Amino acid sequence: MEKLFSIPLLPADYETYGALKTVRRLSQMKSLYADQEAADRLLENGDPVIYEVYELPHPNDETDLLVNITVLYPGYVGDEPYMTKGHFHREPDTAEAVIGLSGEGELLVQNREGELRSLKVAAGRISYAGGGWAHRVVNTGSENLVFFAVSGANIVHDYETAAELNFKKRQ
Ligand code: PAN
Ligand code: ZN
Repeated sequence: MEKLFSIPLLPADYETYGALKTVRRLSQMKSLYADQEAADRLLENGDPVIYEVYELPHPNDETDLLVNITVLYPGYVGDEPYMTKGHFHREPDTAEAVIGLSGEGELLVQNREGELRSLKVAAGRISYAGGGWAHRVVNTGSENLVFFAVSGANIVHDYETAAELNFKKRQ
């Protein structure tokens, strides 16, 4: 894809332009949920899709931007709403902006010291997490939560450190 484009900010249009689609199912992130028995019960009846990420296929040089759309489905594992895995950015630890396209939820952010904060995600609203804040989106509503996320293309995703903290308050 040429690095000059103007396209609608919609998953279907991203697909038309050859977006890479990553599907995240419960079995791939089960350990992140608090209620493991509820997760096991859900998995007995299939493996629900929790979210899909659409990534445009232009080459990611370090001066580029990642401009992904995520569709986060509504649902619960026990009493915990569906959520993304969440991650830190490392090398370099660039910021991320999340812009809601439809639905509503929250952007949980946590720094490496464990401080936890929550920012609202909704259509027409921008939520910004500077460097040093791991970020996870949670669908607290009853519709799909669709959001656009932009960061530097030079990031490396660090899922491990975020999974250790898991966006929980320290005891
Ligand atoms: C987003 C996320 C996307 C899926 O594009 O990658 O919402 O979340 P996980 O990567 O945590 O599974 C982003 O933060 N990019 O850096
Ligand atoms: Zn990110």
